[in-house]
Amino acid sequence: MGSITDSFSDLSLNSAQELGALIVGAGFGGVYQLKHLRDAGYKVKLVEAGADYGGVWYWNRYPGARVDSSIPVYEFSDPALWQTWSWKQRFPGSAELRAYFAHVAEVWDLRRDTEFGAFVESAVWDDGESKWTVKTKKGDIYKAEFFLLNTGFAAKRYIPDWKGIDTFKGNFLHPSYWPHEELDLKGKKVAVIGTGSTGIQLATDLAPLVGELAVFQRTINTSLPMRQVDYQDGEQEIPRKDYPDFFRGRTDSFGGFDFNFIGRSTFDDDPETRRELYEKLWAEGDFKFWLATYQDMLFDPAANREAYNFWRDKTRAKIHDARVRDLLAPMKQPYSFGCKRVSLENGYFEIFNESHVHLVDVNSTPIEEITPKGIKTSEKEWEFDYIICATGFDSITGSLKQIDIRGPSGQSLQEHWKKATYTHMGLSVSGFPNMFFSYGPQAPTPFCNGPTCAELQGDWILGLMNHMRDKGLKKVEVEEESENKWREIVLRLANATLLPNTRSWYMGDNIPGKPREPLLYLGGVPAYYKTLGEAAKNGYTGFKLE
Ligand code: NA7
Repeated sequence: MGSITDSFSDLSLNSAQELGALIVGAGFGGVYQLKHLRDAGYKVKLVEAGADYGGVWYWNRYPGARVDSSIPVYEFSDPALWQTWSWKQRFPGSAELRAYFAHVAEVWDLRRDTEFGAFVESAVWDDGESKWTVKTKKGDIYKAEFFLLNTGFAAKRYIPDWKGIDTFKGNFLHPSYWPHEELDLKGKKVAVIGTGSTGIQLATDLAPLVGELAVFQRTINTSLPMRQVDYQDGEQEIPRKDYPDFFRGRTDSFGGFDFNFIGRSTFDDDPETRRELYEKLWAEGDFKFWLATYQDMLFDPAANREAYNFWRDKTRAKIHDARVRDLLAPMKQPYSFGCKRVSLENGYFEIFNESHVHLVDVNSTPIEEITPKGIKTSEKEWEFDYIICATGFDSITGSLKQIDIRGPSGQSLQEHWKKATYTHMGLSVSGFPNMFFSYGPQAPTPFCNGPTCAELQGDWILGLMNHMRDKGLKKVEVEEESENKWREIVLRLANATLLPNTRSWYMGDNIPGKPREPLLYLGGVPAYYKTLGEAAKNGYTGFKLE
């Protein structure tokens, strides 16, 4: 006879919704899969922790939040969407991106198959039924043949465990939990801790608004000029008639953009020619000075130093105060340029020329604790009304590891990845059948961009599901050997670059205790795309299909 708890769980399982696929996350990856799997005839549901579509753009509403991939790279390639949508800016802000997601949801009719406010907390594989049982925090249960995680790389916030956070009398915020109602920041004393993309966007937008702004910097941000453009009357970056070719070209570029590294090395050119190229890339804005430059920039220390020196001299010229100049753009290169996420800026460095904006170097004056009044460093106590903790995320793996996912052996994903991350092609893991993820570890991810990766990986996953349906197969699982081999490829590619010499979230460095390892596939989008295509053509090599 079963126990009382057994009968309760039987009851709840009886009410489980049966699905062909459960998709988690309503950002680019998730909405793409909902549309395309449903069109292909699968019974699908999309569940999302937030209250609407947008993924990171649903959560990140802080002043200045903006994508730094330009459009039309940063949109879906479906003509039904772009023929009926006009962007207002070359680099749209967070509110415009949410409006775009509402447009996508309407044109693709997504709402009827989406459940919001549903944080997935666990998933268990049942080998007998060949299905995942997935539970959300609010108590919904799904039984799905496929479990498709589109949780992105920045879904688990990171706040350092400073003493005294709870004692602070003002407002303590992580930017990705920005309140939906407008905050009264006018004239206030505000701290921004962290100088990643979030910190610099926030600081730039807050500076003209607040009374005092203190930016707490641990590592410099080698931001490049964004070169924002406002569009009038539906005008866009390129004519719409060119869009189909443009979208096809995304898989030809290292970063999934419409530009690529050039086929020359830094010192192939004489200093004058090199300077002309740098100036041109600088003037064009976007990530061009990072990803449309000499092909050896991320590989050769001397080439890298040359790029840094150009960035440094350009940046130093914007900053008036000698101490601040040395902190924001030091003469001596602190780390390899481009091996830590480069950001795009719109006047970030110039804010430090204002007398009410302060730069605090946490290396020379570390944060000791948060106090009721503000932040106590080794030098003094700073008083604030707001402390904005732009300290980032347990990037790339944290979004997946925060869910209790257990395969047939009972082992959890956290346990499987405890010492190191293993995947096959950055899509799936051995011991976790019929489970796939997008925009995660060991794929190009931040070296690609949301929509490009969503389409490339989403199409591949759908192709595999169709293949299985055609052949009457029920179960697909990564072979252990193939995930060991993929890890070797990921490490070899990364070790050929300068990335491992630099501390960054690309290497897991930002979270205390996280294993240090290259978390990304650095072979570029074209090689990744080719590898996925070949695996499919050869009957899904690296996977066991039953
Ligand atoms: P990031 O890029 O992880 O930036 C976090 C920032 O917070 C970074 O400057 C960190 O310094 C800083 N940080 C983290 N912990 C501390 C402590 N303990 N003390 C002081 N400063 C600290 O997150 P973002 O939100 O800016 O961007 C995430 C991604 O979203 C971004 O790359 C885009 O792809 C979009 P560090 O550099 O580690 O020394």
